[in-house]
Amino acid sequence: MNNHRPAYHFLPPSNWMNDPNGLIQWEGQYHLFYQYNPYAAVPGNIHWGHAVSADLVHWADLSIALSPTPGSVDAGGCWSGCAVDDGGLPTLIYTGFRDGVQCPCLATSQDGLLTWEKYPGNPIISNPPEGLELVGFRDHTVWREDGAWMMGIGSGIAGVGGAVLLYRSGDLRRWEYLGPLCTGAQTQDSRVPTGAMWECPSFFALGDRHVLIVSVWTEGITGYTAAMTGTYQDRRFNPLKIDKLDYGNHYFYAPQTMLDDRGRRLMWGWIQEGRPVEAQVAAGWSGVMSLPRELRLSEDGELEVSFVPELAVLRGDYVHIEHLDIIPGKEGYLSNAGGETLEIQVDLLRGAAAQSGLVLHRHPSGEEATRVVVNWQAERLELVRRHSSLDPDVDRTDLGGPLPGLGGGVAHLHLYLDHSVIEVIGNDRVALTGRVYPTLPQSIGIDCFAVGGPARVKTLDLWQLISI
Ligand code: DQQ
Repeated sequence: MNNHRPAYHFLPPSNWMNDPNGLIQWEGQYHLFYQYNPYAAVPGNIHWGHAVSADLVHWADLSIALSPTPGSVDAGGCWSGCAVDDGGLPTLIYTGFRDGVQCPCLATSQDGLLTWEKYPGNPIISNPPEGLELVGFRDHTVWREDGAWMMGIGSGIAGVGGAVLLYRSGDLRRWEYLGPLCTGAQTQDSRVPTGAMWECPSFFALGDRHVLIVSVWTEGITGYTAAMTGTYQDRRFNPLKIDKLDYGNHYFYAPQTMLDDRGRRLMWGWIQEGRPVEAQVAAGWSGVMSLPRELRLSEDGELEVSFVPELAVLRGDYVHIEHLDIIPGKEGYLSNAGGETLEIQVDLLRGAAAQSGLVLHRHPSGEEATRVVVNWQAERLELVRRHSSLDPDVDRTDLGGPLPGLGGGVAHLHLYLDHSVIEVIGNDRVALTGRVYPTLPQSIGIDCFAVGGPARVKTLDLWQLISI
């Protein structure tokens, strides 16, 4: 059986992990909390796990930060939330879950974020707003504005769609409802339906715009992450653009962002599994944290994304290739550079190809192979997984979405492969995350390919990456 466990992505030593929580930099250290079931590789008994890093790459596991308190409003789980610096007092705001009821709770730390005391007055908001038929009431994004605290809570309005409800407070403990920050009724882009409920909102300024990131949930299905850019005034967000933040749909879900001390807007997402629960339980682990990404706004108001440069410390053996012509049907271009823990940066020239790109996890016979495709004709970035595994029980659906910037016949791909995890960013604009579970130990080859006509690799840089 192949080893599908990532070697340089963050995940807890064992058991179940989902959303990133409480992202904050404190005295120079990056703190990553996460939804965690310490008892099994299945969702439930949700605690807050905790890890800390000085370099965004190497993480030290710390003790559990929040545990459900029997008999209290979070007895059923300490669900997702965020961290703020309340005048030097580290403060978490999270959703307490018990018997189907979700309500905002608060905790503070007196010892540098290691242990946490829950506010005796929890829940800090005892009921959702009156007069609305809501779908869900959970997950928190908190910021300072005009000398007060503002909080967006993930929700949905029956018959309208997802929503973020806006509150204001002077002390993080007493909150006043101000109305919806934004609702699905304001996003009329059929390409990106807004579902019934918006989980894990993250709201922040970026350049001269504001950005609202939400995870689109419908009837228990975690769909995909949507990012809206727009304007914010009079306590209302007006989305001007909405796009999927990652074409891997639920493979990049419930992301949270933070502003670091270098003014970067950093983001992590939960990379879900694409294999049966039985396989996850047998493996003893489920869920992987994405690599840290930075979000920026381009001059023309488009969201841009890139992997943080700190990841370069992982680089080991290096291969550089230039001006390689790729002929349809020919293979073996990268026969001496295979592996399962790779970083690849490649500039592809279209030539006469309809499609071209990279082959990963390729078996010498070709019976297992995963393709990262620049579909020049359809102007899309795609992850073709139909032959990624001989195991019929894993998810092998193809993933992809529009890839802007192909007009000049050049495409830049930045890709990380870590066993069963693939993260790729195309043209510094769009991200695509997926999981693959090859079954044959020799399925570690890589290659280039072209379809419909010759293509060219202008430059390709490939590094073997080391484990953390
Ligand atoms: N996961 C958490 C919820 C959140 C969901 C529970 C998103 O707070 O809405 O583990 O994946």
